[in-house]
Amino acid sequence: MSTYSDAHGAGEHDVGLKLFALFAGVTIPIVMLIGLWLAVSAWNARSDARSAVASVHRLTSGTATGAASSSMPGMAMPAAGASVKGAVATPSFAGIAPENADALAAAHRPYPAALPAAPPGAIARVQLDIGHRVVSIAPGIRYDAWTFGGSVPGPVIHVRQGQRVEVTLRNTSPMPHSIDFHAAQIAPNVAFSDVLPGRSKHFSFVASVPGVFMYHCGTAPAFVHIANGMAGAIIVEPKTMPRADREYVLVSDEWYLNAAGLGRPASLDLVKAEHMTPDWVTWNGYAGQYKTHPLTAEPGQTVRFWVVDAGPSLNTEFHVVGTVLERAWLNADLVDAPQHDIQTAVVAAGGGGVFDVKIDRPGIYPFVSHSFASVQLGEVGLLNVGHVAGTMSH
Ligand SMILES: [Cu+2]
Repeated sequence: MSTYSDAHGAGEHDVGLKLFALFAGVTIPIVMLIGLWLAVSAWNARSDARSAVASVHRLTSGTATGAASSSMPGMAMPAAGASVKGAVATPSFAGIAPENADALAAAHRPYPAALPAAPPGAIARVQLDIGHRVVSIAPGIRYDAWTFGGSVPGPVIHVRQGQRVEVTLRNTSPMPHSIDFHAAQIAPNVAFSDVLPGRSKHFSFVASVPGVFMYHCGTAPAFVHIANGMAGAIIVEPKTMPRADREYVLVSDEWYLNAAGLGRPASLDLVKAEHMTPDWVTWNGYAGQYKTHPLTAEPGQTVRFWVVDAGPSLNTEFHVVGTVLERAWLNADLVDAPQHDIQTAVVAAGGGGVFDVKIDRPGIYPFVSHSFASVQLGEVGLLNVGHVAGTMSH
């Protein structure tokens, strides 16, 4: 019984081996073919993604290329700065710094945060030149920006309520741009219309509503023009307001980079901008500049912050570490009374706020967006009260 069983078992074993060989002979090539197909598909997907990114970068790196491509017969290219379906973002370049970052930060000339004087008289003349230029947005990080007055943010404009603001705009860049003043009540299709390369335009408005307002380029897509740096703050000082000893202007900007910006300047990564995943967030256009070069006050002084969030998309949650906002004119509403003793105040993207602090104790007081990802990405500065030594990080 056992022999038969063995013999029977050996016979079964031979048949099993033959069946297995047949099965393997058929399936192994199939499996290999499937594997090959998967590898080719993955490679194609990566190539598609890379070419999609490349086309986004071409589209956003200036209209010259975009306009030429879209005007070619038979080519259905999206307009410059338009979204491209399926495009993927570049990896994050957050926090990248060269070895000499500390020395570069120390040598950086900070954007002047002190509120400039408003002109006297009935008319405030504002001349703004538009130009494309490379700016530094963090130590060693360069960005190919579109600017008002050569800087990001554009120059701070300070006028008094009731003044007529006479604006002259000169476009020295190779593409159309414009300006949109949130402080103006004016037909935008006329005043905010495009200025062609090499041309100027002139218009005026009466600054009848007090506050701190954003101004920005409104040329389509405004999203791209703002993200490339074309924004700033205009302060319309009310006829009466509690006195402040120091006044500082802060503009929040997000930056979306298609490259690290070390050496060769970065430009806009439209996909990152649409996803609202910035590489850097800055006060007045340069990460951490008021950490290395703090704003100052004496103990007991009232310090006023005029804050604009230029976005293009994220809010700022304004907060001063170590104190409370004694007065907070939320939404920059300077017609109604301020709120008092606020810990954190929202400044909407495209909006403003005015905040007073009065700090009696000498020390180093960081001012941040308490949406803390923004701190991580560079939006932190220091108010040094009483010229004390040291620094403070968050
Ligand atoms: Cu523009």
